[in-house]
Amino acid sequence: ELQFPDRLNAGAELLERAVDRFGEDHPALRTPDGIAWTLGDLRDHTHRIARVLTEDLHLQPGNRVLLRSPNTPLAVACWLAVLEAGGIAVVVMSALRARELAPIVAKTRPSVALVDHRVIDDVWTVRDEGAADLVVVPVGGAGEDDLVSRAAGKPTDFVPVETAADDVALLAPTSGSTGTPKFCMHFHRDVLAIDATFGAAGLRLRSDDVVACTAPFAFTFGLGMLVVFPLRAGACALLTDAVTPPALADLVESEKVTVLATAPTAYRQIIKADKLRRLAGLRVAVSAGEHIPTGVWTRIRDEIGLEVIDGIGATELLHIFLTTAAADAPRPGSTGRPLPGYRAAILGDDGEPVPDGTPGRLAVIGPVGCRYLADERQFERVENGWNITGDTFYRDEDGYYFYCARTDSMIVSSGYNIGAPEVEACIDSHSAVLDAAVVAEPDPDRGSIVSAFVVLRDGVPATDETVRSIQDHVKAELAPYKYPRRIRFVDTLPRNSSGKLQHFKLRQSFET
Ligand code: 3SK
Repeated sequence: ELQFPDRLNAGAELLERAVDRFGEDHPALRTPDGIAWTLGDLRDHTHRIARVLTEDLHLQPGNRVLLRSPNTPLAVACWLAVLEAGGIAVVVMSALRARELAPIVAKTRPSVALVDHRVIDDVWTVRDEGAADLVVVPVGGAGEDDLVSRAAGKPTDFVPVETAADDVALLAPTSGSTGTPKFCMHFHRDVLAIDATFGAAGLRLRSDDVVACTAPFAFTFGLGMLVVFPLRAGACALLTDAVTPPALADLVESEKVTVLATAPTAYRQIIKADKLRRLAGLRVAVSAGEHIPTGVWTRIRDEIGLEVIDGIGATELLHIFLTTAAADAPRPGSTGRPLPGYRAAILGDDGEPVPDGTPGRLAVIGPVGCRYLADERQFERVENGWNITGDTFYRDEDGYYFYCARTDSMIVSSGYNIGAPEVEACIDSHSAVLDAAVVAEPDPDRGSIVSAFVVLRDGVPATDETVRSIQDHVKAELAPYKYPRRIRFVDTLPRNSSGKLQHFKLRQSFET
């Protein structure tokens, strides 16, 4: 059981502790275009922003602050400043439009919004159309209200608010599989708990590591990988703006990145772009957001000798709770075991554990739990104390966990249970295919059929012959009943900013 003191401010615990342990000249943050902040720089920026929040904007402990920015050093300072000032950070994706932001603002009721000037227009719209009390402060851009100009005149000392360990520090949005956002409340102690679990027993960063991660801070995977774990370990975070996977591989090499965390799709695309060797300097690679196909995992191991740490996490549990890094030896195809501190079970529909080898609902209990902000869906997510993850897994007799599908992406066709990810990985291994997604399509005879959306590689014709070739490939590699009866060729697939396929959008296309 993890123990935390009653009074705990996660922002201060991360930042002030890092300065004490590693010194103010220790590297903290870098960008490919040449920004380099030491821990002392980060502390000074954070303290000045905390002073603007409390002295000029009159932020009170417990007030919420909307943060919207690409992954920049100033965005890290804003997040730490909100926590040190006792506020609650609501970090939202830069890509959201005003109509998506409006319900977020209506539900979380922030008093202040700190918004990178390049992505501010939608926030002005939301304020003007129904959130008149929201104080919107641009970050950068050098206007007279600019947070940077306001902060420049402030002293660099600030005394962090003594929050309680179980005061809420974050409201993390998650759109789940339905697209309607929910907000996960996470306490100050939860922020430190993810370091005591995945940070300590899975990732094990060193103070000379350079960490890159493609996830935005609005996705708690990115927040952990680029802010929480590096500050705890004294590692330097390389903040990259939206980069394509091949460009990411180039950056890993040129910036001497030692730890990379990204989604399986990025590893797949790096392989397809013939750039895997650029990752050869990595000490650690993490894959999360989706299950990494076994073929991709073994290819990386065989070609550059790197055993990718696969992990499953959830915004509801803040970060990774089950990972290959928690198992003695990784088993290809398995996501490993629960991290120390977490217990996992495979539950049947009746809420009872199923026998080993039988697929069921993955459920976990640990130091961080799901607590939605005023949302009925809480009752679907927590059952008798177990956090229901929404994933179908089975456990083998040695206690290793194997992913089958998102519970809502199991396809039942003519009575057969078919896991969409297995078919996706198989289609993906066809030489004509760049990207693939598989969903259940309603069918009057079979209930559902396996239906694939496929992006072809450049130059491959979208013909019936290509359809047949992909279908034959699946029939040859998997049980033939799993083959996609319908294949549609598309230019791109809907993915969220962390690379996760949005199957629900494809399913919605059947309704129109
Ligand atoms: O696996 C995920 O999707 C996830 C979600 C939140 C935080 C971390 C991870 C890996």
